Amino acid sequence: MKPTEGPEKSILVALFDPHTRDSEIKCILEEMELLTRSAGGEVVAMFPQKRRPPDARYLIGLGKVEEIKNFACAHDVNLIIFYNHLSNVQQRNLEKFFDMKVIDRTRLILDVFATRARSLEGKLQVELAQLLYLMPRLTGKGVELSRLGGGIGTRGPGETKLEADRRTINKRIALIKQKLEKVIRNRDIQRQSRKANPIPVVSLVGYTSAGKSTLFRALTGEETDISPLLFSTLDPVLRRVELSEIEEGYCLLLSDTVGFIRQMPKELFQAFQATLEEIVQSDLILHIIDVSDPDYLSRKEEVQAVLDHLEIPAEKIIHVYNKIDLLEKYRAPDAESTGIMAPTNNEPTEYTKHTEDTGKIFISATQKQGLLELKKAIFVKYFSTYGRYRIRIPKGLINPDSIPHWAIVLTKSFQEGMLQIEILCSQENMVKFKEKYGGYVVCVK
Ligand SMILES: Nc1nc2c(ncn2[C@@H]2O[C@H](COP(=O)(O)OP(=O)(O)OP(=O)(O)O)[C@@H](O)[C@H]2O)c(=O)[nH]1
Ligand SMILES: [Mg+2]
Repeated sequence: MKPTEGPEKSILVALFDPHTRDSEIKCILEEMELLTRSAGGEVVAMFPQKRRPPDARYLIGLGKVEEIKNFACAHDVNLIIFYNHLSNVQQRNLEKFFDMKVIDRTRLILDVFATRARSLEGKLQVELAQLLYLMPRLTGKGVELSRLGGGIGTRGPGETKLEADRRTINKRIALIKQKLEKVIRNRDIQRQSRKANPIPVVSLVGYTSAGKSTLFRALTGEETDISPLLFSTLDPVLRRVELSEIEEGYCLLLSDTVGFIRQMPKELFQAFQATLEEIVQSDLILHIIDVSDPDYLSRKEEVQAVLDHLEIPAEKIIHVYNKIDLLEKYRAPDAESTGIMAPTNNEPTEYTKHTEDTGKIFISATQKQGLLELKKAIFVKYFSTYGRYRIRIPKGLINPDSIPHWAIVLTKSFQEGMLQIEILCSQENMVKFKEKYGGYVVCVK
């Protein structure tokens, strides 16, 4: 195998149904190119083909295969990437015909993930996804292991693991699953103690590159990985955000996590249970949408489908339309139906009116525009039943350390045998407290 220097020179191949719209093909190819770049490759040519039915031997027609081979030979190409799923037979036939590595979109995505995984948990999840992907492909004589080396489609489970037989791989899968289950169990325990916590966990969810980490940085000040390449974030992070601009004392825990993509490989869903569980268990979801993307509506639907699949109730979701700073350059074709208009010289416009609706917020994470509205929306959605209370209760009746489990404690003092605290908590928790302990309670706000 040729040693690769610099980005791997790749050709993109995609087969479409003859009815597929050209605009859709364009979006898909652009995304494939970005995925390739995100995996460290470089696309030198694209060969889309409209055809039905797919060819049993090569997926695409023989004429096209020959055309690609000629081009590849003339341009020093060393990798062929297919948008479509390839059967084992097609994969083998194509590799033989081209005499070079052939990978499909799933493998490409797994490869990007492999380059991003840093935490032990992230690495385990990626390895599991890769093994789940490889298992059905190891039938019969299996994949040509000799083709493995440094480069796209070869990262992750090392050659030694791949050389091992199915039984060994199955054992490895079982072991990783066991380790990940332990992670999930530990998280559950942490979450149980957080559940009673009066501070909500708010998760940033959205299509890859929508701007989740940029918003995370804008709200928390944390240095996060931000990049125009896809899947920059893999490992979830959790940080505190103060809401004192809205009302003193209030705060939330913000979680940044991995993004989604259309037709997310099923192996990733299976492997990333621990990460997905974090999203499911959060109190609020901010669905970040890159409104400057011409394809944003279908991307929004893709993400919504994932949220539906995770059975996240609609009332937990706030739609956050990001990158409004780019709207002047690009006017959404459906501007009327969404009510999104380009902002002009900071005058209030159609889109700013929507910020009163807590279900739909417009922001620019890079320009830090609309962040206060976003915080207000979260506040209204989560803290509407909260109040500020002053409590005087005989000392010893209640353990002061147990209070932060159900209320945000602002001040605490002891005077003349009495515990005096000022707290923020929900009406429900206040009623529970009164019923259990009595005491002297004043609602301050
Ligand atoms: N113009 C503009 N660019 C933005 C804005 N927010 C994010 N970006 C850019 O969009 C790209 C992706 O941003 P990220 O914050 O990495 O996106 P992400 O959603 O975290 O992406 P993944 O972690 O890959 O899923 C970066 O190049 C950002 O600079 C915005 O409000 N306006
Ligand atoms: Mg990110």
